[in-house]
Amino acid sequence: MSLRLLKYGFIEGHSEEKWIPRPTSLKKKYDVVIIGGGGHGLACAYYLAKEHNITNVAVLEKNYVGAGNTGRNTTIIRSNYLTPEGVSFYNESLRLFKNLSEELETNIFYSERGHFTLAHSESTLRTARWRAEVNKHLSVKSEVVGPEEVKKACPEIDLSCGGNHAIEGALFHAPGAVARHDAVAWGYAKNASALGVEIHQNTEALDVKIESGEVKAVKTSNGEIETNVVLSAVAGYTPRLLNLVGLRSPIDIYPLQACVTEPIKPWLNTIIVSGSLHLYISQSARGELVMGASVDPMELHNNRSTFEFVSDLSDQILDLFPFLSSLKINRQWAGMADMTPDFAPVMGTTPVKGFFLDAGWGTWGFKATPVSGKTMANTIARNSDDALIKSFNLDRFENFQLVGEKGAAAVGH
Ligand code: FAD
Ligand code: PYC
Repeated sequence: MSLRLLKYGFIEGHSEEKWIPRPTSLKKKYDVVIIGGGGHGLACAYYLAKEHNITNVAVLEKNYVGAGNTGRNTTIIRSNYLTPEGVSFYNESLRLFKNLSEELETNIFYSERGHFTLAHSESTLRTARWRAEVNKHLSVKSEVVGPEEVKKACPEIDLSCGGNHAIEGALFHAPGAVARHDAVAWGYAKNASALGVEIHQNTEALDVKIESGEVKAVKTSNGEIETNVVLSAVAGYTPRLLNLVGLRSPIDIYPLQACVTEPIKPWLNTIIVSGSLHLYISQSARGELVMGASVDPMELHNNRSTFEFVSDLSDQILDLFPFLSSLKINRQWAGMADMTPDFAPVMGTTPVKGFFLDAGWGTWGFKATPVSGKTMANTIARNSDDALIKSFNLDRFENFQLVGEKGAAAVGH
């Protein structure tokens, strides 16, 4: 290393900007403790500080910011859901996403691509028409298009799908987009910190103390803290957190896997999803193909990734794009998806006073990061569910008022 370069290592005036300042120790007491330093927990911390002036907040992250599903997802953002509750909720998220780079002064590389959900049968086309009608009714741009429109947007596609399941049409959603996932988490973390929120990485919440049905304290790996308000935003770890406070939910954990190929010249300018083939594909700004499938068939609390996944996925991808046959897969990984039976999230107040829940994000929660942060902050500040999330409350499972989002959650399940 040259001496000239080394010099900068010792000059304090040139020290690297710390995006996320590291607080030295936990305080005795916080107004709000957020468990989980993924996009959702950090976004909630930011909106609590910015919009409600609640800044005595600690975010506890057992690992590092974005280590969970936030840093593992394939970044698809869309609002072409099936239920009116879902469409309104995710559409508000898209609205917030569009201005997020400016708001957080962080380039999140938001890139609108258009999103095709392929239909290989008449029954899939029927669901596509249904979704398009619900979307249009709520002013969300979605339409059913024929195979020729798919070919026009993506000339490389084999419409006959290797002679196996010919493409009969698609649901086209022009606002479908991608963005850089870690930048979203870092942007929220940086701005929440600047407003006074403390982000404690490498700090695990081990227990939540409840007395007479009310939150009193959180025991952490770095000591105990007093608080009367806790938000659990831990995605794949939700069943463990709920156990601590004596609550139950129908959330089960399934691995969701994804992979990227080596970078190649830009050719895919849109997002292609096929529920029937259990696959989706987009091309990143770096030229990698970002690809994934449905959740694994068995419950598992583990982030392991498998050979079966890449092998089955490649099989299906090559039916659509045979010219990719010699492309190398560079990386594969998995995240633990917190799946609900109705493919909608679980958000808001709970029967434990002061304990709030942001969970059930399964395979679909990255796109909800801004809206979940904002509505959970409103809910905590007012101790009452925000209007946009009322139908997502945990009590829907006791009242048999499920949301029914399965047809639009992501790839087929
Ligand atoms: P996370 O980012 O998982 O954050 C939770 C955090 O809590 C973790 O960092 C964890 O370390 C921490 N934690 C857990 N327990 C404790 C504890 N006791 N104490 C302290 N910290 C704790 N969604 C989309 O919308 N579009 C997509 O294209 C998409 N693709 C996906 C692809 C894959 C492979 C995966 C796995 C998911 C995908 N998703 C997608 C879903 C999306 O990633 C998640 O729903 C979303 O990131 C959830 O964010 P979160 O902040 O709630 O959770
Ligand atoms: O929610 O659109 C989505 C999605 C695609 C892949 C995983 N989730």
